[in-house]
Amino acid sequence: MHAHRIHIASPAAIAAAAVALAAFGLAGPALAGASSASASSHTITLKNIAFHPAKLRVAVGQPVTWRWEDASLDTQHNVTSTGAARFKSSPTKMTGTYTVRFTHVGIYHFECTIHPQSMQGEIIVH
Ligand SMILES: [Cu+2]
Repeated sequence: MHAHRIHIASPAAIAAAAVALAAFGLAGPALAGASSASASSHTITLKNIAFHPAKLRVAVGQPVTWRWEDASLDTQHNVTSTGAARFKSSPTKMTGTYTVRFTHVGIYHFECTIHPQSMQGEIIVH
């Protein structure tokens, strides 16, 4: 009866909120439903020798796609798991994508083995 109603003015505001929530790791199940354009929100870009974002939350069963965008730097990268779960892209990609669907709740760490100092990341599956 006194339920709070939150009105979000624009898609831009929704996107900003999603980014803010993701940055602080607070994105909940409701957010996943709100972002029908989910493909972009579950993409990690490999650019300027870094993962963008380095930390991402997704719901169980949703795919995460890494996208290589450092061809202009003539630099190769890979996505290699560093925890118990095993996943690995081809080792020396410069373009294209790699997708993993996480089917279990957990925290999955990964790195680029070519640039482990600056390229480390984490997928939180909830
Ligand atoms: Cu790299």
